[in-house]
Amino acid sequence: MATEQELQSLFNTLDNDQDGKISINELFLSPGLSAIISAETGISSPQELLAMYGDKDGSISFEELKKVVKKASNLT
Ligand SMILES: [Ca+2]
Repeated sequence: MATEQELQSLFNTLDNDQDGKISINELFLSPGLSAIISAETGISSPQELLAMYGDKDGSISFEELKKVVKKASNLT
């Protein structure tokens, strides 16, 4: 479970180049944080998360991530 604020701060930490999206490379660079994302979204692999909910360029925005976490009922 996470609050929107916690999720935002996790997102910002993962967003290395600060372009407002998390790419697959950024997920791979931080395996520990990726594991938290997996737990919060209920989706076990970053590839699957981005394939299902990411943009055409293979990255995910905060709004999209928030939706997925909400859907998994993990947003408090
Ligand atoms: Ca980024």
